[in-house]
Amino acid sequence: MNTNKIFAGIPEEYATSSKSEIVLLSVPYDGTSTWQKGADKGFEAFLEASENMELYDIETDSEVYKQGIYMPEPVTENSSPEAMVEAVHQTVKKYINRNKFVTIFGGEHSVSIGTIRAFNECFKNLTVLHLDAHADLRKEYEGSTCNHACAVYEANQNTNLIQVGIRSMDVSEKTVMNTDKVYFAHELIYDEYWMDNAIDQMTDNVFITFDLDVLDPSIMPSTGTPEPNGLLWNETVEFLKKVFQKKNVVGFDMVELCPNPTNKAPDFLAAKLYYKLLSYKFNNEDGNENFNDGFEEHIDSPFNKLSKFRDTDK
Ligand SMILES: [Mn+2]
Repeated sequence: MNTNKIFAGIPEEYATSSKSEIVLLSVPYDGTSTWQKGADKGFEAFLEASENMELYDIETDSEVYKQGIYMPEPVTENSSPEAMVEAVHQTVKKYINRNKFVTIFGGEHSVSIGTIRAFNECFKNLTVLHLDAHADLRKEYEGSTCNHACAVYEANQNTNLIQVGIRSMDVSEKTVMNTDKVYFAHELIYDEYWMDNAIDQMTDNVFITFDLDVLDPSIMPSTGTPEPNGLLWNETVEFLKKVFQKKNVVGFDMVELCPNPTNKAPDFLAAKLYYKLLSYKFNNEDGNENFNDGFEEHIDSPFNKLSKFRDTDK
């Protein structure tokens, strides 16, 4: 299906199975979504957008594609939600056991039940950082425990689950929700410490499950259920950068891109965000050399002088 395609059009030598540190697994599953269908088309749109993206990341001064990004055959099992989850679980586990940094692109959020199960079996004391407009804590929905509305029910039972950006849920989900570890969207603007507080609650090993509908529909309208009052770009990457700096992020997934053929900006945002997260991950692993260099440079940058000027001008 995607066998001829390569993420972001990177040179083939950086996309081989043996030499790649990173695995990008597509799960184009859209079997249980309830409103706008189309999450199965997300990966194609994401890939197409990625081909128009620069491979140099200014902020981290890095070209993370040189770590190698391999795309295996997509998981296309769709005979039932349960069978899809099990296929994802086994495939993800296979690549974790090959020591790859495994990333998964949906598809709808039910794919994460399989990804989280695999990571939780392979890493001790796992924190699942869940960014989403929706709580996704239902035990069962429309006759299945593998529905998108149940995406993190299991993670809530078996891992240290931290939820950010939530602004839509059913009252029944309150019975299982651990509100001490939930950062509701309406509270974020009043709480200047939410990022640090959330990070303080994390164990060292963190898996990130990123539902694109956590973002505000003004920048991410291409989701099945767009909800107002979402996160914007800068706060999202600021938070995730801190998580990558302070914790051992063991993998992440990105789900629910439901592309609109007449607006490609959200597809590009998803590609850019994906690449940004990889840049944060591998920049940290290089002994922080690049980070420190970059930081010192910034001290004397004209931008920094400008902000100092603003401070003293008040
Ligand atoms: Mn959602």
